[in-house]
This record gives sequence, C-alpha cells and structure tokens, in this order.
Amino acid sequence: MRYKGIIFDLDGVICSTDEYHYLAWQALADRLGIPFDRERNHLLRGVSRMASLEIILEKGNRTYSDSEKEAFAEEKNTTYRQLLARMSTADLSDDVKKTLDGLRAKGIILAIGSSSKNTPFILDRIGLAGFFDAVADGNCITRSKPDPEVFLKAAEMIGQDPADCLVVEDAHAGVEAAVAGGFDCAAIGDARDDERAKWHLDKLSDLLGIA
Ligand code: B16
Ligand code: MG
Repeated sequence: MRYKGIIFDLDGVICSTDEYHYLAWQALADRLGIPFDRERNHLLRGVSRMASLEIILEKGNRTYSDSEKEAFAEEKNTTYRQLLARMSTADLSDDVKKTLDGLRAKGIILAIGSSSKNTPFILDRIGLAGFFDAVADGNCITRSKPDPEVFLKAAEMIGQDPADCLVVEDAHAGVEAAVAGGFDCAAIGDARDDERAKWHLDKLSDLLGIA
C-alpha cells in the first residue's frame, strides 16, 4: 500500500457537477451581459464561490457593491442547486464506484477535500452520504484552493501526515494546493497534464494500479 489515505476533490473527480457550475455561472453572466464561456469557466475550478464571481465580474464594464455581489452569488447558487436536485445515484459512475470500493478493500482511508459548501447535499444526492471517513469542505475552511487548508484539514481529520496521503484533483488550483500542503497529487480531467502532479490519470480507476 503506497498511501495510507486518499483525499478526493469532489466536483470534477467524484462527480460531474462541474458542468452544472458552468451552466449556472453562464446564466448569471448572460443576464448581466458579461462575456463568459467554457474556456473561461476552467479558471473557476476548485475556486470558492465568491472568488469565482470576482473572476467573472472582471470581464464586465462596471463595479458592483458588496450587497450586489452577495445577491449574484446567491442567484448562481440557487440555479446550481436546482440542477443538483436532479442528480441521483445514477450520477455515480461505475468507474468511480469500482475505484472507491477497490481502494476501501485495500484498507486505504478515504476522505473528501472540496471547496464546495454544497458538498453534503451532493454526497447525499449520489448516495455517498456517510461513505467517506472524513469530509473537509467549503463549510470548514477560510481559504480556498490554491491554499492547502482544505487538504490539511482532511488529513488532520483522518489522523494522517500529508506525506502519507494522495490528493486527487481536476483543477490546476487544486494541484497547486496539494503540492503546497506536502501531498503527492494525482491529476485528472482538466488538470491531467499538470506537471506539478506526480500521477496523471485518464480515468479514476487508474488509481487502483497506483495506490
Ligand atoms: P460552491 P471542488 C469547487 O468544488 C468547484 O470546483 C468550484 O467551481 C466551486 O466554485 C467551488 O467548489 C465552490 O462551490 O459554490 O458549491 O460552494 O472542485 O473543490 O470539489
Ligand atoms: Mg474539482
């Protein structure tokens, strides 16, 4: 067993909620008349809700008050949660399920390290509430990725040293956070080729040959 614990990012790794984030931000940007597209959406991966909003508003041609920004973030989150509500256990892919079960059978401790405040809701929708040994998410941190806080919190919750844990990430900000925290990182999806990662995954089940 190469790692005692594995800390998974949620959005873009365990499930494809990244598409729903995109659709919800696109709807807000369109309403405000601000240019936004899938390419720019990649900048929001792993980044907190308010920091994501700031990145979107950068392309607008006016400034907004803090209360307007709060309302925009709330509007996006309402749209996003309407999309999440449609999710079910069918949104847990066979590859992800096989991977989680296989790693658990090896005795590896499994945790979540996500920037999302919607983590408990999403885990519940896809049938993984109570599955992980620890869940560190946007509700228990003050600094979003690329700060390592959420991964350090997860390692602390499972009582493991970062050097003994692997972080799995789909965001460049998340790979940066993992490395800054002293973790090895396995990169997948949008961040697959990030050179700071030790492992590069085509699919999550590639982990079964690594861990
Ligand atoms: P919420 P992750 C991140 O989740 C998303 O990648 C990012 O796009 C989002 O802005 C952030 O969560 C906050 O999400 O608005 O639900 O609190 O990739 O860290 O699992
Ligand atoms: Mg992610």
